[in-house]
Amino acid sequence: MPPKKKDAQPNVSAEELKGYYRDMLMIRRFEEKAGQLYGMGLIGGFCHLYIGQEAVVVGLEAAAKEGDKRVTSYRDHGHMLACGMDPKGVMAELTGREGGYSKGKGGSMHMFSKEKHFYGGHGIVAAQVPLGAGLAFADKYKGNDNVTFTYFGDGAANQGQVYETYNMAELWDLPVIFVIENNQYAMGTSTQRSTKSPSYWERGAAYGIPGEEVDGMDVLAVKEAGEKAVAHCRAGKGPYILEIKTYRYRGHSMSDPAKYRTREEVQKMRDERDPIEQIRDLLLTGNHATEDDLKAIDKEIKGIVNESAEFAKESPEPALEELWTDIYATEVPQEA
Ligand SMILES: Cc1ncc(C[n+]2csc(CCOP(=O)(O)OP(=O)(O)O)c2C)c(N)n1
Ligand SMILES: [Mg+2]
Repeated sequence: MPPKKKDAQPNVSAEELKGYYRDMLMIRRFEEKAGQLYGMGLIGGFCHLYIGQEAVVVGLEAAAKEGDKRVTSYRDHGHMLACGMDPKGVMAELTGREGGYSKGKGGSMHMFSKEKHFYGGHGIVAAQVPLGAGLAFADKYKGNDNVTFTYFGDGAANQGQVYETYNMAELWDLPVIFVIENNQYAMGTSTQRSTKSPSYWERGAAYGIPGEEVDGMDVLAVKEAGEKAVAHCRAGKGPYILEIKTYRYRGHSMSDPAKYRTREEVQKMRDERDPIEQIRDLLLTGNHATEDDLKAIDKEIKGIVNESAEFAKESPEPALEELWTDIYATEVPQEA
């Protein structure tokens, strides 16, 4: 059956839709390439891919402004690309090379960008949640209207430090958006097996924090919810919780045989809910773009990703002396 003819939503322009398509495709192709480089032995250590979850960061970045901050877990490459970090620097960090964001010394889970206000990449589950509240505290203290997007998973949402953070964030009206990326699994454990009350956002009620559940496979729904959350924070009303229902197509990390779910479950999600296909469909059936327009975007993205992989292969290994640098802060910044 041919897809139903749909119009772009009245408040979304064709250019905007193409932008979301492009940004989500960039993450997808980048991650596929990272998976290949991992398979070739060029990426060592852990590597957690974000494929399937692209609409979450792209939708929320569409609601952000300059000065807003973001902090996340180890499943972090998509967040870096969506906030405008250079794919070359991200890929070269994955291959552990000098040209990487942490000079090849951090790897997949430890990259930062002061310029783009990206505060990591954290390997300890939920550790970034109090850090996110701290970043928001700094903005409130300085009296600006920046917000901090603090991303964490459904597994992390069961950790105690999340609730200590909720309490303080609401007590001090901190401008922090708690983004629960509910991809339905924490490593091999499904939310049904780990969680008594599966509505994570509702737990904010115990602290007086509002929130909502969002369809994380629909970039426009994510953007809309993000705008609402951002407006709440910027108005000085304190934190907000977005529980974004999403799905990861790949294993937890590259070493996951994924025996805890069926192939059919993954395929069904890909076939029926894929966030990139949904926007592609909207663009084509609404006559906002032609097949050729989309092919040109695909080609451009492929070029950028291939270039990043070449850079990541050619950039040298860090020099031995680098072992002794970037260990302690040598100067205290006057103003961040
Ligand atoms: C404190 C802590 N406990 C356990 C681990 C091992 N571990 C790494 S990821 C993970 C699952 C987290 O799942 P979720 O929060 O849903 O994030 P997702 O991987 O789905 O993005 C676990 C238990 C860890 N890194 N840190
Ligand atoms: Mg999860």
